[in-house]
Amino acid sequence: MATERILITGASGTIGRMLRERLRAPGRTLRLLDQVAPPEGGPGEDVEPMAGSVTDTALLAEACRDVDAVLHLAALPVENTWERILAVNVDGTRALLEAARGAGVPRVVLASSNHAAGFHPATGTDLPAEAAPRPDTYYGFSKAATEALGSLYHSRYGMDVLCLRIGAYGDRPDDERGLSIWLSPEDGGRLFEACLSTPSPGFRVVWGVSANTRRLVSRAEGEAIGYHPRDDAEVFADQVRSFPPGTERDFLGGTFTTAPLGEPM
Ligand code: 15L
Repeated sequence: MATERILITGASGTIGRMLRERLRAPGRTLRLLDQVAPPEGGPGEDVEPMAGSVTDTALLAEACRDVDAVLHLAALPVENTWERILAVNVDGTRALLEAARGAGVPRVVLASSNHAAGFHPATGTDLPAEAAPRPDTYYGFSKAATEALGSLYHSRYGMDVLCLRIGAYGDRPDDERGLSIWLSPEDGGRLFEACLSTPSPGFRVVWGVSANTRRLVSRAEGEAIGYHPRDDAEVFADQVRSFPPGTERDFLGGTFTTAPLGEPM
């Protein structure tokens, strides 16, 4: 069986650890990059831990060598100062795409976020995945920039690039908003697996949410790449915190829409 090598940046983060477990497969090597090298593989695990930063271009060139696909998760995950957001999330994504291009990596999956579109009203059930960016924070801006960079590298160099507007990821939804935009770990695994296996996707933007009854966003783009989510936040409906009264319930991005800009969360 031919070996496939997948680079995961930000491999020690919440989603990276989930993917390490779920993307394990015969004939597949997971190269795991984070600032501190992730733990070595256990029995039956084919992993290549690497340590370094997404701002280090020489390291990224090394990390992308002989890789079939990159899952780029490394980023500041919430609001931060403008300078830090630009350095890690925007410059880091450009550096990663540039390294992937240089190494001839044919496919890159970029972790975007619902916060790239956080100021879209929380109404309806089918906001398209390519709805115009309406960022709610500098963080949300950086995810819109991530998508735009992905589009640029696809158009210039023909790389397959899939951008995932990930919702509220976790074992269970925390609050009322999560009933609409929760992404479960099992569906997260299904989503990234679909991104790796769908043939010739070109450039795509897809919502990263589960099959939630109260969904606000379109499932069509996910279905088109073979992502068929199975979990529904509704089963937790009587256990979640309700929203306080205020504007936060009016927008997709929830509390991010009122968080002070540029203040680390
Ligand atoms: C995100 O993009 C963040 O990375 C995560 O920490 C959560 O805040 C999530 O969105 C969310 O919207 O709940």
